[in-house]
Amino acid sequence: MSKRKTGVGAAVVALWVLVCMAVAQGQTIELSIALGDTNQEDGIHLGSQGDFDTELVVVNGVEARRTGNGQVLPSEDGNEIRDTYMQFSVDDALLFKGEPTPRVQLRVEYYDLGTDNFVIQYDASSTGGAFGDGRFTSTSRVTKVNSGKLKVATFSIDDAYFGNRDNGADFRIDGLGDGPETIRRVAVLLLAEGVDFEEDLSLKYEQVWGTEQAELIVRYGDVDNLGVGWPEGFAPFSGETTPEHDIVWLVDPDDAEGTDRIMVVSSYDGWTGDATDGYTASTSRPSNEPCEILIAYTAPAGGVVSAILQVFADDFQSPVWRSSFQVTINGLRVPELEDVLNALDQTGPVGKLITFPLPRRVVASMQTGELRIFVDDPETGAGDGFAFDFFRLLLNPVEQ
Ligand SMILES: [Ca+2]
Ligand SMILES: [Ca+2]
Ligand SMILES: [Ca+2]
Repeated sequence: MSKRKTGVGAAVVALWVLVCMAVAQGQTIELSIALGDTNQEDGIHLGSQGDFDTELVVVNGVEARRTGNGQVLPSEDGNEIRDTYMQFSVDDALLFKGEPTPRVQLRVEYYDLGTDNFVIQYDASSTGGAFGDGRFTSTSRVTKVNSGKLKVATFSIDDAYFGNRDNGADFRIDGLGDGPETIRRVAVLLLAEGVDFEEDLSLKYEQVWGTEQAELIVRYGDVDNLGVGWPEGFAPFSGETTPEHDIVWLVDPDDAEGTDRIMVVSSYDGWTGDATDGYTASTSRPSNEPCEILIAYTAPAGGVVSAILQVFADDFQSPVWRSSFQVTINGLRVPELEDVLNALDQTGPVGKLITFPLPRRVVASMQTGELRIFVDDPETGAGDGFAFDFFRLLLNPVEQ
């Protein structure tokens, strides 16, 4: 490292040493660029010329930048080359030729507009890529579903070289010519050896490729205990039951639809005079109608071979209110999961994580990139409300 840095400024060397030390100590360092009229660069630079000029767009009042999709975009240097890419360079004083670490996560915040695709191509140390020497190594393809939401695709890679070999840059977003990409922010996380690839649990929609747990993890909803927050020391993925929490929380329209809000079974008509749970008493139609959860993802190239569904379920109370929940996934009844939910007594209210390996017949329905989940009790009329904090789907999980 010192050899490479011979002749550069003292400040740059000092920064390099600091980054190396931090990563060696197991710290994760996040570099980022927020895109807009003026990009906010923190260790990552957006290029513009040739086939990678981009244009400013405003989505829901938020600035972002969009790829050219094969059109000639206005450029600073006046070039008239058709634009397809969005090209980024990481500061050489922070990551260069796989040092201080080849383990990075590329996190792309994109607007889910259109039903087309994109990939990232990056400068890798492997022998893959378009030229067999690691340059322009492609990630998995991301397919959009035109939800209009801000989503995050995270790629976990362990062969980052980032030696400026991709047209002088380190990575680029390729819009693939089938529709433009609208990008809000890009981050590169530098991870030390031995530190697991991670999710950002505050994000409402995240797909993470290549973690130690699964080929692809799709999370729908933020991990925040319905917005009320976790008690100190509570581990949301432990499967333990939470302490009791307050019933009332504010519905945030930005939350993934069907999470962090109360739903009351559709068969409850409100006029039976029967006693109900607190969730039913504190909400009203139509805002507490059960709603379908639609988890969209990009099916792995080799197909979905197996899958685990995690559901953070809250205030299910069949033993108390004689409710009988039915679960439909991709149009199929799933009595195995119904049995699990109907055995819960989450009076409190309290919640816990359910981990459910999806049956073979459900997995067979998942190659299309959609998981539609509907939970309801359409029959008993019980006054039983319930809620979900988040769903998490592990596609092709790694055998533990
Ligand atoms: Ca595209
Ligand atoms: Ca309940
Ligand atoms: Ca949540």
